[in-house]
Amino acid sequence: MNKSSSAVFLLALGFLVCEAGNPCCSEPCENRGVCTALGTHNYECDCTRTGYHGQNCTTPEFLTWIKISLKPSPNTVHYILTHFKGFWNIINNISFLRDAIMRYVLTSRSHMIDSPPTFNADYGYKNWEAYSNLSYYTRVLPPVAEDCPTPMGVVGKKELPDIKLLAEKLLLRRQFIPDPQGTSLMFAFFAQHFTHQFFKSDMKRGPAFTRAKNHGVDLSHIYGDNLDRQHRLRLLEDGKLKYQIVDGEIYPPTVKEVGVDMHYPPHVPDSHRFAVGHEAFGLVPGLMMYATIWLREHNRVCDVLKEVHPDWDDERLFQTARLILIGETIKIVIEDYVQHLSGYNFKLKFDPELLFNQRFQYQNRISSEFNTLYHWHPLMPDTFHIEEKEYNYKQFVFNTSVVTEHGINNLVDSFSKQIAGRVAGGRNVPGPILHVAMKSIKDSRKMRYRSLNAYRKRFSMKPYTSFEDMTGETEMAAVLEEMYGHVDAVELYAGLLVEKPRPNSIFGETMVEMGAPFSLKGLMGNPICSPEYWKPSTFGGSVGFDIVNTASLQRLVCHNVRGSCPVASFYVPDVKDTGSIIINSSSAHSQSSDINPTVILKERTTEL
Ligand code: ACD
Repeated sequence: MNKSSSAVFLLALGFLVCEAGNPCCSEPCENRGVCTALGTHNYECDCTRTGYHGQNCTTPEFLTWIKISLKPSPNTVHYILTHFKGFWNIINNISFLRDAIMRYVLTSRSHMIDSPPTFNADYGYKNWEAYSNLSYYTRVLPPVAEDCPTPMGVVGKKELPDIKLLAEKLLLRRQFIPDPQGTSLMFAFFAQHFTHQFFKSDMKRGPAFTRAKNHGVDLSHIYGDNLDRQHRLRLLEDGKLKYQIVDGEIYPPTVKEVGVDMHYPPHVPDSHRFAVGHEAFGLVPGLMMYATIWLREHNRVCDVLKEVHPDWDDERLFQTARLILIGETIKIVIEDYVQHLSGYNFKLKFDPELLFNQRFQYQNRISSEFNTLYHWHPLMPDTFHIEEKEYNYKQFVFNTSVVTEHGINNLVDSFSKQIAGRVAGGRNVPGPILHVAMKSIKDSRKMRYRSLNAYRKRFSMKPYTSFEDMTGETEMAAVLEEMYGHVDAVELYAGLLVEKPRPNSIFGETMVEMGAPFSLKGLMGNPICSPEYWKPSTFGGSVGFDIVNTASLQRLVCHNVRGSCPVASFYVPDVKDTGSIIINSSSAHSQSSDINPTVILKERTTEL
């Protein structure tokens, strides 16, 4: 910025400051500089270690200037990673290059997250209470101060748009928009199942609070989030979880048998009230399907461990199996789940050793913004197809009998074949769950989130300059303009859902550039990824370590269904790829980790 334009800027700022009362309302500090108000007419920007200096942290230091001049935009990087398949096939096979790129992905993403965490919904400045009170979600950006002239600081209208109107005009699905990346319902239910271990808002205290204790991948959705629940769910024999047999297959036990709290409406009979780690997983059969698969996997891993360690007691078998399942989960999430979402031709790798010589902290705190952005309700279809049947929402919700009637095998098969909806691009939230999207907006307002553009800047993106720039079209842009008045006032969640998707993609730029740092920091910040934990002995020796290092969605399913194993996929495979996968006879609920080579072959052809 030259001298005269910065003078004009400061003059304008002065005007806003006078009007606002709180000079930080106009977010004057750029590039992650910290604003502190000095009375009502002045402020100070702390630019320490931002790489910038000057009154508003806008002047780059020499090294920063070189970096920003050379750095390609996120969209360019994304384009390169999602094209040039031949080039990436070569890189993927040269291990030191693949490792170097993966290391860069992990470090560059996780350095976007403050660690240790800083703010929460009640504290916009650093303090011990905000750091140490784990019942809050943390916050990446501090809340908009209460004394600001508008809900977004100084820009936009004094009142935010009516939530119902906003949802109906911009979020509600007219006609199902399939995801161009081919995401399957198998993915959608995995997302819902997996994320509920760390997104557990405490609605009694409010949306800023969480009931999850560990802020990460602890598998509390499988084992319960407290010791009493865990013990009730455990068989207390050979490390295993309690189960029941229905039609010769393993399913979760009933609430009556184990006596843990589960949320079921009165019409659900006792025999269909399954009891699992998370009290809300009776909600949809997709959740109970995953709960069943992981329960079977836990007990299978206990059998494997017991064979190697016949002298181990129940406790040690249980605890070690839990660590193995945490490892399997992280492996599947990085190499199957994030891989699919990314659309990259570069092959992501779960290898904690990549970070051992880097600056990286093994800790994580879940933030409210991550919770909000993860409300991917557009994934949900209009109806659910299982085998020859079609279920509407009313027939699907709280219908756990679907799980035992169809069996895990058929559910995996059907969910892997049904396409999910596109998340970005607007107007794709199904009517029956529109109220959930509305609640996200209501909660975001309660927590006084900053605007989409403020978050874009925080995550090193350029702010959108117009409504058309944001949506990539004119019609929804006009509605947004009428509702918000200024592009800098568009709210985070509404913005994420109406944002123009990247070409042929499920998400827009902001979802990925914000979501990836939270995800990779959360996954790799897990204690099992630290140098002291990441070794075979932690997982009961090489057998357990191998289970972690070879985990995939397909293997997880093949090890835990009876008979021939269906294709299990986070995207709807091409018709030519569908079909059954044969596993050797011993492997349904088997103790063997062997999978027939034909499986591996098919697995690779369907997954890559
Ligand atoms: C990269 C990898 C590609 C990132 C692509 C999409 C990311 C978008 C949203 C988040 C996706 C997944 C979340 C997965 C796991 C959450 C784990 C949280 C653990 C506490 O370019 O970086």
